Amino acid sequence: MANLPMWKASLMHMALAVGAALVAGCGDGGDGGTPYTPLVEETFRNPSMISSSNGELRAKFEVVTTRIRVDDTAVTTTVYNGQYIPPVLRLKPGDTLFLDLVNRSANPTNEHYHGLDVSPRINANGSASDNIFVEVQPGAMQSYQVAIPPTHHAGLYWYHSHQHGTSEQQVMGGLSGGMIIEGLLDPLPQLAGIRERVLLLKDIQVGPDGQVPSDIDPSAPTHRTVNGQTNPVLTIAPNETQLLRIGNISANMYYRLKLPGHTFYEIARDGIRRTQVVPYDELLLPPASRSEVLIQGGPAGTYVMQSLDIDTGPQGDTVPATTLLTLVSQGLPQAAAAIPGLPSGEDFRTLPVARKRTIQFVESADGNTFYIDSGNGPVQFDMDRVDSTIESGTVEEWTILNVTGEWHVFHIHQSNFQVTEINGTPQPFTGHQDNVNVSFQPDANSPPGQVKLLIDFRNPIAVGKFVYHCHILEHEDGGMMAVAEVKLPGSFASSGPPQSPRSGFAKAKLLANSQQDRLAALRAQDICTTPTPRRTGASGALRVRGPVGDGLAPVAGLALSVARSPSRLQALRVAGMQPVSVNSAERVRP
Ligand SMILES: [Cu+2]
Repeated sequence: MANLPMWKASLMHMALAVGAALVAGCGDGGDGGTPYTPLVEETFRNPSMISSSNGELRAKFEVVTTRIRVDDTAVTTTVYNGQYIPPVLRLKPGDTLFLDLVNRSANPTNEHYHGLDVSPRINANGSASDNIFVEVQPGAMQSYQVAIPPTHHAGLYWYHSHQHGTSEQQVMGGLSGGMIIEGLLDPLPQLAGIRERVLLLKDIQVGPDGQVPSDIDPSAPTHRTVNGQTNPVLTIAPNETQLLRIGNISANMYYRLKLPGHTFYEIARDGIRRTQVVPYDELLLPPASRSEVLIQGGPAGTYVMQSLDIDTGPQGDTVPATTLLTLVSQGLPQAAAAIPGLPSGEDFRTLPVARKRTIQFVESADGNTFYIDSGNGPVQFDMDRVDSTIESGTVEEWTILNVTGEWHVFHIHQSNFQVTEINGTPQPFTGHQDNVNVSFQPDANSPPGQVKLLIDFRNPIAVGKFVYHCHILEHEDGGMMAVAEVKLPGSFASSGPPQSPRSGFAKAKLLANSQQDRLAALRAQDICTTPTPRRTGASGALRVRGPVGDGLAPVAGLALSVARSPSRLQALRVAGMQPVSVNSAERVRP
């Protein structure tokens, strides 16, 4: 052995390791007796990515209905720019995203930037921040301008349609993609240069007519993919440490990940670095959850990453196991590295609790109608009603109860929380998140599923109206969503009763026949009156390019210019759009 050239010794070592792995039972597809195994070709592909530069990222997404292929199945569906997996948008803290959403589909849509600690309002220049009350009508376009605070967490986020009533259909059909706020590994120089894999878990159900069914059955089979790929081969060297950035960007699907012979060392959850590494042999990812994990390549061999079978409860759905990906460990073994420790973080349990609330997930007896009880009885979503009024600058304790026979997923926009208790069991402090599963109530004599959360409402730009909801989008569309309004302390004291309906808003909404009328209605009804705070500093400043108000301003200026210009049609034509018609029958069809 000592006389062999290094490469021959390495190959022999590898072959021995492959044989050992196969004997150990974690390999498949080989007889284990071959002395030389050529390297397996990697078929896994990261999604395409667009990175910010000079503090901004500019992108245009056209929502188009088109024919695509997922796996070996053709489907006619509505996606961004004709792509089932649209680009991952990569920004740094302090950057601004300028996204033009052009709706060339037949149905209204919008964009939500899941997990970002950004403004939920309409900006002073008429563009939208992360405002899910905006609807982009067929034939219209909406400029989004989302300023990422310089102190933002670093990690994996995602964007998706949040069009109430059809969000399940739209996200299932393809309207979701990844976002990354850079810097996750910055405090961990020992991991510099490790290979990064972005795994966006996305599934689609295709009916016999080659389309996503209008009535999606969460129990029926779907094509479960990684970045749109079916069972791609991902390679790793023995002992090599890689970062897997795994995001569940599905409409309804749970994933229970298992990779035999490997541990998922979670270093971030929901785009927020953990305060300590949490190792998982099995990783449960409810819809909308993200987990960024380190894995270390096992002995040379082949390992199948599965999503194990899921049962969401007696009133819920069952989904069989499936293979998501094949990991091939091969090549020169690397020196085994230690999994690093993580920087500490702020334990919300050390902070005063301003208010306690109990929020209940409720369903009708037949399980087909969905409610949230925010303290005034079970109600379905109504954007004209505020369900929880919250004082900005505070931390609140929310107890989420699930009195139904199936799992639900609690998510709140604009805010992060610490899970302090699950079904009565206190939880250690390992970090914060924006999404959490809530288990079902087994029967009437058992306690409901319960999680206790400390929710941080101290972000000064997360002021205004936004929503909390079940992130199983079938349930959200079915009514399991409620409105939170975070108010500054001064306005809080002088406001009317928290539950008062906004009688003028419904009327304004009915009159909103175009995108700009609708934005004006939102502004008039105080969903969005305060401009996004402008910051100074090279990386933090908002940048609005081009003249504003002349009907020709590109990108971010357009919405404002359209609103002000007498020649709205001209502005729309400049933007390459057909004019928006008042009469829906005249609306432009794709
Ligand atoms: Cu639910």
